[in-house]
Amino acid sequence: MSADPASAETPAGAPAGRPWWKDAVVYQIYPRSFLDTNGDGVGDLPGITAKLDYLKALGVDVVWLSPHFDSPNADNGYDIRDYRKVMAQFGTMADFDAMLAGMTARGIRLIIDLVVNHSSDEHAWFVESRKSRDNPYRDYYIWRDGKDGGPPNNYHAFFGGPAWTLDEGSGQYYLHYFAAKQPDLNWENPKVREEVHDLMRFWLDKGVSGFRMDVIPFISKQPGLPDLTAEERRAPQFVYAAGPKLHDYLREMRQEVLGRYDTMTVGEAFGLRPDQARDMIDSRRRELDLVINFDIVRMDIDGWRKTTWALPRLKALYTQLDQAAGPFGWNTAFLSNHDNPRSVSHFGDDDPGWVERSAKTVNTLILTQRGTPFLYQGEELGMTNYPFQTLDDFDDLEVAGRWRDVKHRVSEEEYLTNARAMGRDNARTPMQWTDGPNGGFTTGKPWLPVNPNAAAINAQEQAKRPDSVLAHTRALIAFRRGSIDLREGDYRDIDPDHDQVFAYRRGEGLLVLLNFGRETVRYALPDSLVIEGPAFGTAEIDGQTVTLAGWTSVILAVRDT
Ligand code: ISL
Ligand code: CA
Repeated sequence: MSADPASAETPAGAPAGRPWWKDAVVYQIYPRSFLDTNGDGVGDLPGITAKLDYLKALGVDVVWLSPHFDSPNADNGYDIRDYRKVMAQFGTMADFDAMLAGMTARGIRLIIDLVVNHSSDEHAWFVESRKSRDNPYRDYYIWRDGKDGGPPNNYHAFFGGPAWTLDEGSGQYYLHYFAAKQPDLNWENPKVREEVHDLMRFWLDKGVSGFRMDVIPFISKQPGLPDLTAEERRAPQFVYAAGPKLHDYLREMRQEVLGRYDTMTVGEAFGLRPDQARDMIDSRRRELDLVINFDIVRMDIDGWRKTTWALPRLKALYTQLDQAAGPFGWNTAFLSNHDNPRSVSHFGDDDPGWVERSAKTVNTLILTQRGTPFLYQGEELGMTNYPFQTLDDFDDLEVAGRWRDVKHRVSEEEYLTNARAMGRDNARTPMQWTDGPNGGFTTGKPWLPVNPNAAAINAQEQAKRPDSVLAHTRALIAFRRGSIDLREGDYRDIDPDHDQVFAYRRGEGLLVLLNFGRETVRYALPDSLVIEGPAFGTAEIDGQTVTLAGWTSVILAVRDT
């Protein structure tokens, strides 16, 4: 294996050689829904500290923590009011320090969520900025005069309505790609960039190992902010993510901050095409290390509508993303997070009779791809989507905002069907720890109801069972750690057109077989392949034919003749 090209550019603070984040398995925690220790129905940082042995036993190397900062929670923490303060509901800075110390003691690194495309409208910067047109903080945000009695352009917010809100006091509109309580920061202003660099140093100096960067492609705005065309309005993120100065800002961030520490940086590439994402993570460009891309998790979403997906298309996307990363990039492998439905419900089969096998197969896909795997809390258990009955069951401003946009032309039943399938709250219901009240998440009233299937799907029950999803995921993480083929080997799909079996080589010595359906498949391997036997999992092997029962997977040791 040639020396990793990235090592040639090892950042100042990092040890020479292969970056640690290439071999890591990441576990995302959405703190609000992880574990509540003070009975207020909201997860908190002591709850994470209480579960560090659970995470250590699972074998994860890095925790990505969704925002823990002071926030009015208009968007559950993605609207930050004070970047240097812990949200009161989550605890204190002492609780954060104790959590980080507990992770460090177990060899687990922490990356935190950098949300700097926008702040909360309650942030001191914005409170000042809106006071008057000549306030020193005015240019921390994006203010424009209205046009023809309305907003400055036709930008639409992702959480419904125009992306501009009129501030009566100063008579101008301010830009917000998301909620009106999330005003976009003006990255053209060098003071804003210095403030961000400063807050990054604050957390890096406390010992965090990097950042996941929220909608980072959006920080560079289109010059002149022209109207969107009708076509662009269907998916404005592709315009918002194509500003001219994104790479300048990222290189400056690396130059001023990141290059001085040993960090992992993951850009949420909402709105970037695979080739644009590649530029953001090409190690020679010294910008970011990894991207969270949307090509797969949103392959069957058209705006608010859920469409359909097919396995050959999914496989083509994996191959496209693997090739797009090229020799100087590195991918992430994930199938869910706090913004997307549960992976076993979205890509697997969450029928009670199949959910366990299906979740193991889906997790095997995530953990055997080329790139850094990201597991989302509960995925190690095969947690499923929630049975939402009405729109009132949702807590997500995105669901409410999109409904306001479409209610005049779409039936509530149709909208509810789509929200039930793809709504973000599916992944935000509380972690299912036990079969007790509220799944062991809280002794109080949970902020979002616990899935009624917690009695059947919970960590306590699975920790005792050797054939559970938890046991499978734990064993596979350990297997991956010991396999250079899985951690570094090339990726090659050997049967892109098969509509039920996903079969791919990893490196020289492994073949991964996944049955993405209920029917048993007798799968014939090419004669050129010598099967040495199962390396992980089991399967009936007769000559070149492998029998895969419904929703099962196996990793075979193979070699070419
Ligand atoms: O696709 C979306 C926009 O409609 C949302 O799922 C999501 O807003 C998008 O993927 C960007 O996500 C990030 O930024 C948002 C926040 O709500 C998400 O939780 C965060 O992951 C604004 O900060
Ligand atoms: Ca709590």
